[in-house]
Amino acid sequence: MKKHHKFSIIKSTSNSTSSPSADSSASRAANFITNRDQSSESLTRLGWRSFFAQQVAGENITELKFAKVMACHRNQFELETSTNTLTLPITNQMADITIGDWLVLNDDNSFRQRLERLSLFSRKAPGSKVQTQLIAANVDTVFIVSSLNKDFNLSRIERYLALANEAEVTPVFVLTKADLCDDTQVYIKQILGIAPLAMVETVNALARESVQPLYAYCALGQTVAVMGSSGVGKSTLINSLIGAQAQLTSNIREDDSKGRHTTTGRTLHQLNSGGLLLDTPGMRELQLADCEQGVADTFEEIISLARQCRFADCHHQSEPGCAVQTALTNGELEYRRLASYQKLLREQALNTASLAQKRAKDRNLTKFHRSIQDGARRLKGK
Ligand SMILES: Nc1nc2c(ncn2[C@@H]2O[C@H](COP(=O)(O)OP(=O)(O)OP(=O)(O)O)[C@@H](O)[C@H]2O)c(=O)[nH]1
Ligand SMILES: [Mg+2]
Ligand SMILES: [Zn+2]
Repeated sequence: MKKHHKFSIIKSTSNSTSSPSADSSASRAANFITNRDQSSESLTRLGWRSFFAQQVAGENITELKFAKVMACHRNQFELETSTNTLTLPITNQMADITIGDWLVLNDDNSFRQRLERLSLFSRKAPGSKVQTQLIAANVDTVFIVSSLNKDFNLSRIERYLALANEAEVTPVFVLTKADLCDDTQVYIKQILGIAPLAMVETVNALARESVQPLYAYCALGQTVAVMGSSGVGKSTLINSLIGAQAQLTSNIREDDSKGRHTTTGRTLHQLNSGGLLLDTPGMRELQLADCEQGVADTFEEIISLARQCRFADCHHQSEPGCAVQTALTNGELEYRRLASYQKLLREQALNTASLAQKRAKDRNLTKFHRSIQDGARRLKGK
């Protein structure tokens, strides 16, 4: 029997308090249209698009309930529909649901299905676990946040950029702590050196007026994920954009620029501008997996140099006719950048291979269990 997972309503966001009178069909119809208009507008605010509606084409869309995953807690998801905030206990069946996902609910608010995604961020789970960890779904733009101090690290930025490119999400580089930095141009130039067409914004994340230019990316229905190392000011930035202390922030000692993880969960915040902002915890260990295209897109110039090498299988070390080595010698390519590319490429290949191996092993194990069950059934049947 299909299990239904009940939701509990924890907040009503609907303004309407009175229900239509039972004896007036005219008022019921009018109310219905009003409700529908209101609900489509609320869904748009949550990032609803025709891409999602198309997935339920053929069904009576007005009879379906759509819910967006707004927060992931240990045991439950927080969902937002056009009218309510609900909680959904997490079960094994929901292992592949993440923040930003769109769900279809049954009439009784139980879980029915997850809709296909516009985009997905994932990484290899931290530590020795051989597992993919989903970070966020249906994101339009990612703010790659770095602070303008000695923590600024191009190779770490390239890692986030590879993740954004793999997910085909627009990256915007947000450089925080501009108020503590004497020369922001030095850092901007470094970013443009690795991504010539990049959008770069420098801000004092503590000051509301300073973060104003970022609203351009947070228009109605747009979802922006805020990513970056711990202590760079992601939550501070979000609080300034929201205009409230929605996220806890930490105090770090500016002398050693060290931050502790302050944000531990992932939450989507609704902005007055109509956009959604996603705070993520600083990822100490952002290991790439299934990210070959993302890495290739991040290091395009190296890929095109490699195409000019004499040998197709050139390792760009001491082979004759190596265009990559020539570029290094000419100063057209930095050693740091080549090393960063090779590191990410190797890392993602290793992780992808071990994940594929694990999936194959799991599949074989499932087949093995099934064959044992089938055997037992056959014996019983005899
Ligand atoms: N002066 C200055 N301080 C900032 C700025 N942005 C953040 N801070 C400070 O940096 C510290 C860390 O900020 P958080 O917003 O907690 O950092 P976070 O990126 O959310 O960190 P995690 O949640 O641990 O990933 C806090 O003390 C902030 O006040 C800025 O632009 N200027
Ligand atoms: Mg935080
Ligand atoms: Zn080469």
